[in-house]
Amino acid sequence: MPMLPDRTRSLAILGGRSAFAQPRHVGAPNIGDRRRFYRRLDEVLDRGRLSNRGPLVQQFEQEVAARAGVKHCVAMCNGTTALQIAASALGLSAEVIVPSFTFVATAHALKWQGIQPVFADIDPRTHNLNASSVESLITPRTTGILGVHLWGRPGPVVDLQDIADRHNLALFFDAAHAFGCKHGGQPVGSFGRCEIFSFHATKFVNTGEGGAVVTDDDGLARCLRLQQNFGFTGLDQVESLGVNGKMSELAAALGLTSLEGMTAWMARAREVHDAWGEALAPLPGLSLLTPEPGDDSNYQYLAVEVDDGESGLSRDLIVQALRAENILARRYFHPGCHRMEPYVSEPPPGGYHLPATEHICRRIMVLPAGAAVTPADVRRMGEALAAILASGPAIRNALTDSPARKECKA
Ligand code: T4K
Repeated sequence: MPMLPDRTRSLAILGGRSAFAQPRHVGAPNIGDRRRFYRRLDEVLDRGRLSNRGPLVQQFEQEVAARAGVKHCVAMCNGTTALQIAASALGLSAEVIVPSFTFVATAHALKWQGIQPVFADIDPRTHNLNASSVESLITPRTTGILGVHLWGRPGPVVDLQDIADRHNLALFFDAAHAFGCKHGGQPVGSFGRCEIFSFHATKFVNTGEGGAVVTDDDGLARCLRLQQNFGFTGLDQVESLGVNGKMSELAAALGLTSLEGMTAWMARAREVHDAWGEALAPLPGLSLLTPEPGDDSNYQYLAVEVDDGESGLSRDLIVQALRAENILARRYFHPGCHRMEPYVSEPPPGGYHLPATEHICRRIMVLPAGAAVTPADVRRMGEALAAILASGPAIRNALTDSPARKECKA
């Protein structure tokens, strides 16, 4: 057992002072150069063109498409709407196979379209879809597969494409976490029929609220554009059912400014990731997820698995103790979509069988990273974490079964 610093008596969860006066979050927006942002805002206001695919949205679309290595980008008002419109434009119906271990928007977007999400299990090593589990769930009602590149780690794109081809299914990806990531040198955005990005405030590149669908398919791109703009093809000509999924010029102004800093954000997030690697290395039972060899990550999320047999404290108690220190760790994406409404109330015949998802949901912990922290913060957070682990028995005694623990909202 490595030597751990003795901060036991000063831990906030045991009545001491928090390690940080201000909270450290799992993310913070990458804004970029404010003067350039304000200049863009002035341009937008002077032009008086605030929406309906103005010049900044068009420029944002071109830049996102170029980075994703595809011909088309359709900018959207958020990632969830982008998923919904993609599912509709792909003509999906009945059942689509998705992971349960993802942000609930992945499943909700399908359900909102009247499509039943069928939850497949993940590979516990990668946290991404397990291709065999996907194939075992295909029925005559299956119309598509929606993979997720969780934590920006590209999913099993080759195996899923092979399954989709053999069963004549549409494959598309929720790449909300994976803008700027690559698999074997190929940018995320260029896999499957289309891929969806989120540019929410918490994402690596952000437009406040925003998203996009990227694709190389000309017909699909046309359909996406129609459906995100009420189905209009002319001033008063409507060719299909549609909704309002458009991005505003103000959002694009923020997005273009955020994009300009992308290389710097990635380098900074990598530094923070490496600092966490050093801080976690001596700690028992905590393992950091790192990119697969040959893949490039944006290092946006810092995902750690807790083995409580080795750490001596459960994941939930560690998270609670960290939060008391103002280190606002999260349990993303506990407890899994299949344990949330409405899915928990409508299990398939025989119930859900997702052992790897359940296992990872019990162990996962996401720590402050990216723009929210500095490498120096990480070192202090590492010390706090070490002290928490060294105080396992005291924390367990103080908290097990206490009302505070039951209320732990990570
Ligand atoms: N698919 C996947 C796999 C996704 O992860 C998401 C979204 C989507 C689809 C849907 O995309 P969008 O429709 O959202 O574009 C957050 C985000 O709201 C959500 O976008 C994201 N995934 C999810 C993983 O995280 P919350 O409820 O955890 O966010 P919140 O408000 O607790 O923010 C997290 C931390 O970020 C805060 O502790 C502080 C910081 N923060 C947050 C906001 C909103 C800021 O510093 N500034 C801010 O403006 O869902």
